[in-house]
Amino acid sequence: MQNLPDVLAASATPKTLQDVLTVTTDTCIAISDALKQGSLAGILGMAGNENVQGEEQKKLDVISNDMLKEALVACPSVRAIASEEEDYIVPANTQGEYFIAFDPLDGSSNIDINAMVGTIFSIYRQTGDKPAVEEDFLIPGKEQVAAGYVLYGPSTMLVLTTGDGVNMFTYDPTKNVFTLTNQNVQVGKDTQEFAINMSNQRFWSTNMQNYVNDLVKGKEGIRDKNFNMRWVAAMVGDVHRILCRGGIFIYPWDNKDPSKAGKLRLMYEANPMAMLLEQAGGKAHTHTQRILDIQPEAIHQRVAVILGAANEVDKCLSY
Ligand code: AFP
Repeated sequence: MQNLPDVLAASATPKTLQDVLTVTTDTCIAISDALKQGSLAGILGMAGNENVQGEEQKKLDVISNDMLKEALVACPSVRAIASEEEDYIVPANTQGEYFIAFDPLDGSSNIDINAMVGTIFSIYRQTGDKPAVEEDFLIPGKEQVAAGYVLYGPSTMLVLTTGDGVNMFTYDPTKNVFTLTNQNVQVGKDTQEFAINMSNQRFWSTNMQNYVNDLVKGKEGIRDKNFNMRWVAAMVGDVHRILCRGGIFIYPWDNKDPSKAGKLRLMYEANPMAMLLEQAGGKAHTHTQRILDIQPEAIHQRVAVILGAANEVDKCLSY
């Protein structure tokens, strides 16, 4: 069985990028340990702060963010970080080569019910001779050199791409390593499973309502097949299910707040998941364009997300 360091060393991954990935995944192991302690460590519940999107932060959001920030800023290969939980980018080593954007604890409303959460990360290579500023970070997702997530579920899993397919690793607590358990993951082109928060249905565009209505009609409708529905309320869990057994995940634009292009964040959620999906043979779009082609305008920008089985994404976009 191959462990993460062996897999990285055997690949074309530069040593400096291996260092960033090692720091990131080691910190995720520490976050996983903190999550396992749950209420015993007194770290569940609200921290009483709001993040820059006006959402309440849980204690573990804050703790996970601080752990990743501290570890990555101390890594000589890191030039700067951006976090969903930080208002501004945090410059690190001016000589560092990598930018890393992360959502320290995706699906944080699941913490208090002991359900799935995860850490999502996205890495870009960008050098310069001055301390990094936010504009330096505004790079389209297609330039990512690595992306992945660590899922804190019944087992802790790392799902990673460095641009050469998608590998899944399972954390082995007896050896304190991530072990390769699923190589070159592929997502089937067709599916009969969808994930969307149906409670928002009345706020969607007419086209999105028509598409989902046709899924729900199943064999009695024009799709002529039955669909199943799942919703984890943590994108990391929904995307993991799609990488394991297929499906389509949609967080569409809605008119609850028409000024927002969507709920999910381009740099911390959409881009890394889009890279994983494309590397696994799937697709990832907004209502109008490929996610990885979007030129970011701000680090906390939001987008609509339609990702998963290639033919089903195309079908959705055809509405
Ligand atoms: P939090 O991390 O703030 O809990 O949000 C999680 C998330 O951004 C994404 O992971 C989920 O897919 C989505 O929100 C769930 O949203 P709903 O509240 O509509 O279920």
